[in-house]
Amino acid sequence: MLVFTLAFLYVHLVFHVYGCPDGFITHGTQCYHFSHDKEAYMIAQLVCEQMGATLAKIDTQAEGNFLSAQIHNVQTNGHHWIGLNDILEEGTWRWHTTGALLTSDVANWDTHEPNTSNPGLENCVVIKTDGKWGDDLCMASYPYICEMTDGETGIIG
Ligand SMILES: [Ca+2]
Ligand SMILES: [Ca+2]
Repeated sequence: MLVFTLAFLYVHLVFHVYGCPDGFITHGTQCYHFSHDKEAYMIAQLVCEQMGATLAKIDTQAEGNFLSAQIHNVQTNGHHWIGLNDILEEGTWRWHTTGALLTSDVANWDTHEPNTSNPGLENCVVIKTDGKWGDDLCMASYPYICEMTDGETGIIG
C-alpha cells in the first residue's frame, strides 16, 4: 500500500513538475500552444504571457521544422504568428523574447519574403500554411504559437 501511494505521488509530482500545461504540446524540453483564436501580433503576445509563455522563438532548424510541420499537418487556419519582428528597425529581425537577431541558420523565409508589399508596414512574422515564413501587418489577426520551457510555468494544475 505504501509503495502504491509513493508510486502515485511520484507520478503525480513528475506530471506536475515536468508536464506541459493543458492545451500545450510537448517537443523536447519545450511546450507549445497553437491558438484557435485569431489576434493581432501584440495581443497574441499578451495572451501568451497570461499563460506564462511568449510567442514562439525558433532557436534551431529542428524546432522550426517541427512547428512548420505542426501547422502543415494539424492546423487549418493558415498563418500563425511567431515572436519575430522588425518593429524597432526596418529590415532588422529580432526575437520578441530576447531581442536577439534572427540568424540565417534558422531563418525559413518563403520565396519573395520578407517583402515590402506594404512598404515599412509588414513588421511581424508568421509561419504560413506551407511552413515557410512571411512578414505581415502586425495589426492583422491570425492564430499564434505560444512557447514555454517545460516545467517553467507556475499555473500547472
Ligand atoms: Ca524556442
Ligand atoms: Ca510579406
